[in-house]
Amino acid sequence: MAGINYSERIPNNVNLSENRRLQRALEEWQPKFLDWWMDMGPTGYQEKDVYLRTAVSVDAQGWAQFDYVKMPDYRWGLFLAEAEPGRTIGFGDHLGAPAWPDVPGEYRGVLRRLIVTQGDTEPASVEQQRHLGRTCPSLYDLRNLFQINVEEGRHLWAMVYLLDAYFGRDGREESEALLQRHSGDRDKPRILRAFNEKTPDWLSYLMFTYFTDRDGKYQLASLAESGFDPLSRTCRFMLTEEAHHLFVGETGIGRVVQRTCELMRQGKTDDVRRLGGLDLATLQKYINFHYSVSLDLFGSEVSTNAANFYTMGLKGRFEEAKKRDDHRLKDATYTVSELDGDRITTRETPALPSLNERLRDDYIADCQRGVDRWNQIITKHGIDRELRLPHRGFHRALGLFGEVKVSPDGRILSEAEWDTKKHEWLPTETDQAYLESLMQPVTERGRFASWIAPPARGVNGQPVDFEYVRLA
Ligand code: BYC
Repeated sequence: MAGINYSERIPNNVNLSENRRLQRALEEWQPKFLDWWMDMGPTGYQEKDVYLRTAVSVDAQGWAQFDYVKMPDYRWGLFLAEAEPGRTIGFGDHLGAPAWPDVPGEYRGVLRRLIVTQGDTEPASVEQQRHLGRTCPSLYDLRNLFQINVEEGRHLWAMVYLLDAYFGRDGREESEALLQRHSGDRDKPRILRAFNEKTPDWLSYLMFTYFTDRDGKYQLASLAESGFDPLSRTCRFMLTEEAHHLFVGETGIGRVVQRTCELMRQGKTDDVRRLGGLDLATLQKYINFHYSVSLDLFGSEVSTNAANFYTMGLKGRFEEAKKRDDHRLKDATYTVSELDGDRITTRETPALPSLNERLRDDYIADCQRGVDRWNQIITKHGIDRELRLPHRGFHRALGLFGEVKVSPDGRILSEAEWDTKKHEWLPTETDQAYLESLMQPVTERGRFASWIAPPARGVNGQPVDFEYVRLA
């Protein structure tokens, strides 16, 4: 079961050929996916050979193989982590019951919605990133972008498999709709707000892969706890792919910080724009933007949806099995933020409806770890400056903080104060124009744009100046 069957039209480890109906449904969807990929996927490089990683088996040892592939020939397929014999549901009302191999009838609608919401983000991110190839800072970065794009495409396949295999006609309709909504489309936008924002430049992309992909990690990890076993297994395998996306974000921003510090020292100035770099103040603004937009992806602080997902056994907590409590949480409480006039305080609330906030807390702690590592780079250069995550209430559109304006240091502001200050905290048109001016493609082997340092090592043991994308 660990090995993947690549001899079939749709590579899989789910014995697809034994389920003719499903095979037909997916084979009908496949050309539509490819049309979408050609129309909405990476522009300009579809005919080029890219040094890509493809999954060849889902077990821990060597599931990946690297080779030159043209992106439309990438073998998108259906890969589930191996089944855990005797797996039981780890939380909620069904705690201890055998995990469901099929969808429980009474949860059908809720589960479908969760899967559709997850699935919708995957093609959305490919659409958001489609023009970046034209302005790549190096072949190494270009290759990583395409790796992420094909894997997000595969994550879409993962959700479409669940919809088609377990939700009948409704599921097939949802699979079609996943290709019809588009990021930023006025009539048919993507479901979650962050996936309708633009990713117009490489700094935004690196921030997106650090902050927004990290929401993916936390949501997928919660869904990997699901009592619906096929969802759990597919999310477990998706998480192994996700790790690379987070690596690209963290090391990418680390390399920008590195380069900024080098330029600050060389020029003995904070104003590294004169030297073709990205000043720390601009980096801070992009952190503020992408972090705050990603915080919204966790939903409201208090949510009956979240309580229901948990009680029903559909979506657990991050690392549910490691938590030492009753895994039902009916009598437990959790601390969430509260507004008290013009002050932000906290209060104890029932734990079940606070699950979004708890997941957001796990996420915030994880975000902070990377920021600490970037700050170490700054310190190593002897520079007395620090990057920070803004307050969780800053620039939020949803939940408690959607109703107020909050400064990065957590003070509630009047609209007027916000309007005069927001340009100091969020990217302005001038910042965007400067970034755009930096976005000149660098495609010579081993060369890097002026604003980003080379990586510490190449991909899969290859040198940094390897021909990661063959442009000739
Ligand atoms: N934008 O009770 P509430 C990834 C809606 S990223 C717009 O507060 P709930 C990836 C909500 O649907 C991971 N609408 O929230 C990353 C609800 O609508 P209804 C994606 C929003 O339901 C990078 C209403 O507001 N996966 O994989 O507890 C690249 C009240 O909602 C938003 C998932 O999200 C928003 N931000 O939780 C590629 C996992 N937030 O019911 C990929 C699946 C909420 O009033 N989804 N709403 O019509 C979920 O678990 C939940 O749907 C959410 C929301 C956590 C998103």
